[in-house]
Amino acid sequence: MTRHGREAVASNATAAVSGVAAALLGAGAGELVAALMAPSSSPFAVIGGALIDIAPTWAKDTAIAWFGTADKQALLIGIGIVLLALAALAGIAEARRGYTGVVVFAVLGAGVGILSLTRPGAGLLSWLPSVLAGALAALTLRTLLNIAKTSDAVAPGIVDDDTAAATAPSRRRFLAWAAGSAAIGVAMAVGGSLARAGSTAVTIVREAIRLPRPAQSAPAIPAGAALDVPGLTPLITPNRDFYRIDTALIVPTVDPSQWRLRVHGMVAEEVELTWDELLALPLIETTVTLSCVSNPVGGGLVGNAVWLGYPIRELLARAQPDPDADMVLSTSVDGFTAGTPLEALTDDRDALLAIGMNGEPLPFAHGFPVRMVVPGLYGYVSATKWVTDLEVTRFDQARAYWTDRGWSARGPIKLQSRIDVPRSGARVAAGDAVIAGVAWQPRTAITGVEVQVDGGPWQRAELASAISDDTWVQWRMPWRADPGEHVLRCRAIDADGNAQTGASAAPAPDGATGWHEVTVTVD
Ligand SMILES: Nc1nc2c(c(=O)[nH]1)N[C@H]1C(S)=C(S)[C@@H](COP(=O)(O)O)O[C@H]1N2
Ligand SMILES: [Mo]
Repeated sequence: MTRHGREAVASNATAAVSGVAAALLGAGAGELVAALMAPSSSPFAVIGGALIDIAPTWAKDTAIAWFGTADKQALLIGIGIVLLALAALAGIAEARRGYTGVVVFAVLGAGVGILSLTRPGAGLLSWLPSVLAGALAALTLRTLLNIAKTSDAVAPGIVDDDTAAATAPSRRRFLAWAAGSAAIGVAMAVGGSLARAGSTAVTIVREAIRLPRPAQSAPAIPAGAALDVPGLTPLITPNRDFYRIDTALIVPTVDPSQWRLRVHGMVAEEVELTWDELLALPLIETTVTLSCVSNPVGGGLVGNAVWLGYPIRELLARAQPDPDADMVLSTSVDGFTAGTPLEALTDDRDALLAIGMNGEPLPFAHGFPVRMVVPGLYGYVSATKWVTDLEVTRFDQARAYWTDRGWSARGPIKLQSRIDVPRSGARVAAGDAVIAGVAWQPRTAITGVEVQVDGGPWQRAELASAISDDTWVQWRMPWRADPGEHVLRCRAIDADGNAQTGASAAPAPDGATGWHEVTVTVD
């Protein structure tokens, strides 16, 4: 392709800019329409959701290890970068051979449109935002390149003064059109996300909810359960600090008046429950420590809250599970599933269909209006948020979201402990110091915590009172800190007197093990 010819052809840079600007306009329009129509049809959410679902276990692990609970933002930024690169290439292809870029955008839009129909909760028109995005991007690309042709007709090297003067205004015109398309696209995307955040109907409903008084209140917090050590994790985790892990790129907003729970499968009696019916039942309050199986040793994917809800045991008693059943497959509005041992939902533990968290209706990100909370099990096998369906079944007949991706079918929480004070890498003043943290294995009493300094003997820490066997417990140990670098380790002791294992294991497939270790400098 000549750059010297009379043939008017856009340079690679101009073509790439055209592709990117066209993609921004198309994608922005797609996001805006999706926000107004059905948030789950957002082209970005469709691509991201599909990627999350097909991502292998190592990819999920790596994402959480690198980005923590910002893994979703990282994914969206990644998708954005790839799409923009693709758009630049589409622009260049279009300039070299007419309609190649148009086809790329059209195929992309149609492809994501088809994909959107396969996503959980898809509606008849879920394809519309993506197809619109692709079509608008294609049209914009043609338009921008047509404008560019006039401005790029004269390439560097053959510019004489006359043509340069004639070209400058048309180049400016091209840049104005490209920048304008990009800016409008970004504005539409921002507007869409604002509209979504402010799709306040359900937010207002949530704020107006007055939780019923529990028929049975949470166990009182014993005196001395909360140690007064600055920097120590609070005994009850405030909702805003509670870790969030799920596969939902867009937090579902379920209107309680539309919410239904169906209990079915291997049962004598199917049960259906509405929000109003649930609220009218005798609810109980219980304090439970929840942990994610992906929590690394020493990590923050663990929290302790007061939950208000109805015992799932009572609901299952109404449904009368078949004696051969051994699992309950719970499903959420966004298609996530968890497989919980039936026994954990029918024994005497407080497995809840929860509606309240620390005295508030569940926050949207934590499962509003209804989620499951099961003491003693990692979240991926038990803590389904936005839950709408309980199917009584068997482990040899049903598989849940994460078991299909290589994680263990059963996920009891392992014995763990963490040093919160001092933080790893901290500088500590020499003299009297304190080492403190938390230890947990819900369903099991923690009977001790031991601390090791610089590989020396294990020393008993002071253990605070526990709220219950289902909650974490705080601990502390006075420490005479000598100048220099020190390595501190901790391990918990369970009800049978067994010490937490020092053998390191990665989170996959059933939870990390090993001792938490921090290195500090005393001076
Ligand atoms: N609908 C839905 N529920 C879900 C998940 C999910 O991806 N989708 N993740 C589970 C996992 S892996 C964990 S650890 C807990 C986390 O609950 P939290 O975000 O309220 O802390 O939710 C569980 N419930
Ligand atoms: Mo999890």
